[in-house]
Formats: sequence, structure tokens, C-alpha cells
Amino acid sequence: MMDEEILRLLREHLSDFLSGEEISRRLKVTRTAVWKRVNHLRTLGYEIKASTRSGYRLIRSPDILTPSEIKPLLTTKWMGRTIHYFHAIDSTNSKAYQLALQGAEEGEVVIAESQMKGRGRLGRHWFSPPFLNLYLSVILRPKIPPYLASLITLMAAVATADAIQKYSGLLPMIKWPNDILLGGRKVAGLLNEIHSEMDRIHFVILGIGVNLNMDGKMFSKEIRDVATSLKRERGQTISRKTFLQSLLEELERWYAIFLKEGSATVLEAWRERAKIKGKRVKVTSFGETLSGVAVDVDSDGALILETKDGRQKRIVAGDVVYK
Ligand code: BTX
Repeated sequence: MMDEEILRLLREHLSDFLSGEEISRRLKVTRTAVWKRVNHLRTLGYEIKASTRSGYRLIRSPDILTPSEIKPLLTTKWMGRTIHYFHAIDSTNSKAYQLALQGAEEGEVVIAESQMKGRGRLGRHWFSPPFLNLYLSVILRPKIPPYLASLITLMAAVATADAIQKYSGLLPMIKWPNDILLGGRKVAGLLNEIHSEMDRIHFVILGIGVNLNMDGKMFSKEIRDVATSLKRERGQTISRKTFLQSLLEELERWYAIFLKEGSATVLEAWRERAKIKGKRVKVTSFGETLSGVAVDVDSDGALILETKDGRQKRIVAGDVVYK
């Protein structure tokens, strides 16, 4: 809290120095305490000039995702207004799930600089090295029946793709159900987890991982050819703060569209991004592998596949490979 207060005061005086005495008076702490916290902020990457006569001046802030860096940028009404921030965590989804069980509200988010046990679907691992990418989990409490929950995944995929396009000008594609691709390689993944009764959702945890500043050689060998980052595609370092701001705005916008207009608008945008109709695909679902032509996604977000014998199969979960 004290770090945030010091940063707030320094940001109010960006063009001149603020004396240590003034800061200690405003925060009701000793000058030594201020000096200690300033040194701590420097270890986080803040460039703070100090002068014995004039005090302190903030020169540059690091690209970290602390609430004090993110909140001044946010233009959302409710999404991300409460941020639970961690340097390192097992998984932001697990943390958000716990918080939601304890009553955290819709729109609260968990952000971490790195994850030790970042999770993909079906127990898979999500590679989450520190200070390079985005690992975000959003708590939602939609008043919809549980069978519509997969539409939230499609909604989040559209929002993430829009944020990527708005930020970078690149054209992401969605691969059913939840991969975001740039140049055919995975730049972002979504893991949505739901807590519900038969006919009521208690909450959905929207987990989103976006590769922002990883270089090609940073990916492990197994995923180097199938994964990419925004920096790799765009050839420029990405401001994680600005990207996060844009992603939270798109999520708020698309969630509002989904709640107000139902699934039609979301599905239309999803289809536009996925261009799945007519593609020859191989789908693995619950241990079974099927080949065929993708016909469409239906109004609940399930994939409709036409197999060789001309029959249509409805697939609610699985992995798709384009042939
Ligand atoms: P998925 O099961 O579709 O994808 C996981 C697969 O993707 C892995 O098996 C691996 O092949 C590949 N992969 C692993 N790490 C990466 C990476 N960084 N970039 C590209 N490909 C990768 C996708 O699951 C869902 C991922 C959600 C991650 C977010 S991060 C915030 C939140 N917290 C959490 O624990 N998970 C979510």
C-alpha cells in the first residue's frame, strides 16, 4: 500500500522533485521509511532520481502489471477494477476459483507475472515464464444456464482476438474451441472453468494466456514450431500494460454484447474469425479421433463435423487439427 501511495504522489509531480519530507508528512511515516520503500521500488524497475536537497522524482516506470500501473490506464466500468496481483503463483485460474468461492465479485481479476503450474485444458501445462507475457483470470457470474457456458469461451476468444488486432494491426484467427493463432501458430489460449448447479452458474473463471514478448528461442523445443508471440509476429516489443488495458476493455464490451444480445452476435464474430466452415479437420474428443469436414459451430458453440459416411456429429469438447 505504501509503495502505491508513494508512486501516486510521485506521479502527481512528474515534472519536478517531491521532497522526502513532504512524502513522509503526507503518508505519516518517517523519511527513512520513505527512503527504504523508494529503494524497494527501484528493485522492481522504477527509475527514481534522488537528490539530497530536492527529494525524489519518478523518471520511468517498468512494464509490470501491478494495480498501481494498470488502474490509471483503465477505461472499463467494472472489468478489472479489483486486481489481485502476484509476482509468482501456481495458476491464476486456481487463485481466481478460490477467491470466487470466497465471494469475489464479477469483474475481479487475478494477474501474475509468472505461473509455476500454469494450466491448459485436460491437465496440460501452459508455459508461463516471468515478466514477458500475460496470465489473466477473470471472475464472471453470468445469469445463464450451465449448458450455455461454452459460449462464454467463444465470447472470450473473440474479445482476445479483437484486442490482439486492435493493439497490433495483425489478423488473428480462432481455432475451435479456444486457440488464438497468428500465422498459424498459437499466440493465446483460453481455459474456462465453471462452478455450477444443474440449472445455475455460480461463477465462470475466464483464464487467458497471451504470449507477448517471448522470442522464438525462449519457447521450449516441443512448442517452438507451434507457438508464437505478438513480439515475434510484429517485430516489436509489446507494452504489456497497454495490451492488458485493451484486453480488459474488449472483454467488458463483448461480455455486455453477449448478455444483452444473446449468442448470435458473438457467434457471427467467432465464425468470421474462425472460418471453419468446409475445413478438413481431425478432431480428438474424449479419446476418440474423427476425421471429416467442419460444417459449422451450432448455437451452443459445439462443433458440427461431417464424417466420411456423410453423418453429422456434434462435438462439445476436443482438439482440432487442420488437415
Ligand atoms: P490447451 O490445452 O489448448 O493448450 C496447451 C498446449 O499448448 C500445451 O500442451 C502445449 O502444447 C502448448 N503450449 C503450452 N504453453 C504454451 C504457450 N505459452 N504458448 C503456446 N502454446 C503453449 C490452452 O490450453 C489454455 C491455456 C490457458 C492459460 C491461461 S494463463 C492464465 C490462466 N491460468 C492458468 O493456469 N491457465 C490460464
